[in-house]
Amino acid sequence: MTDDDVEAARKVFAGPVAFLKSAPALEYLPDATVPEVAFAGRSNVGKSSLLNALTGRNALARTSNTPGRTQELNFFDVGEPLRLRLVDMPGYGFAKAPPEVVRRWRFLVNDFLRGRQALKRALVLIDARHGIKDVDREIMAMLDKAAVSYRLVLTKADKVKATDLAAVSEATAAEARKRPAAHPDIIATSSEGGMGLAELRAAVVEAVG
Ligand SMILES: Nc1nc2c(ncn2[C@@H]2O[C@H](COP(=O)(O)OP(=O)(O)O)[C@@H](O)[C@H]2O)c(=O)[nH]1
Ligand SMILES: [Mg+2]
Repeated sequence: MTDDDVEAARKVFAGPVAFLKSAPALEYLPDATVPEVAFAGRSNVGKSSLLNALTGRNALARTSNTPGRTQELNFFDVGEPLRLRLVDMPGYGFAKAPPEVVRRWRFLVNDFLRGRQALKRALVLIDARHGIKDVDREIMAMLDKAAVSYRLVLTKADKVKATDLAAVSEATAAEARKRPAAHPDIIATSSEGGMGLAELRAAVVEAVG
C-alpha cells in the first residue's frame, strides 16, 4: 500500500457519506449495483465508533449502550461519484440474547454472506483487549465457508499497552494465517486516537478495486 493509495482513500472518505437504508431481512437489501465492504463484530467491539471515525461523521452509525437490539444490515453510500457501500452488520455475542434473536442473526448474516455478489470484503473487528473469541471464530467460519475474503481489525488499540498490542496483533495474525479466506495481515485501530484509520480507509478502497 503506497502513500498515493492512502491519499486516494482519504479523498474518497472525505466526500459525501450517506445512510442509504436498513434491511431487517433479505428482501429489503438494496440492489447489488455498488461494491460493498461489510463490518462485523461482537456487540460493543467498537463497530459504530469505527464507522463514525472512518467517515469523520460523529453520528453516522449510532453508538449504543443497549447492545444486541438492532438485527439489521445498515447500508451507507460513500463517495461522489458513488464509490462503495459500507454495510454495518448486526453485532453478535451479546450476553443473555434470547435464542430467537441469535437464530435470526445467524440466518440473516449467513444468507447475506452467501448470496451477495456485490460484497467484496468483510472486516471482522476484534477488541484489542480480548483478542479473538469463539463467537468471532463462528463468523470467521461463516466467511471461510462462503468464500468471502475478510480482514481482521483490532479495535480500541488505545486501551492496551504497546507491548500487549504487539502480542495480541501477533496472536491474531497467526490465527488469520490459518484461515482460508482471511487476509494474513491485520490492522490495529483506535477510534479515539485515530491509529490505523488511514490504513483502514485504504484497505476498504483497495477491496472494492
Ligand atoms: N477507548 C476507546 N473506546 C472505544 C473505542 N471504540 C469504541 N469505544 C467505546 O466502546 C463502547 C462501544 O462502542 P460502540 O461503537 O457502540 O460499539 P458497537 O456495539 O460495536 O457498535 C463505547 O463506549 C465506545 O465509546 C476506541 O477506539 N477507543
Ligand atoms: Mg453499534
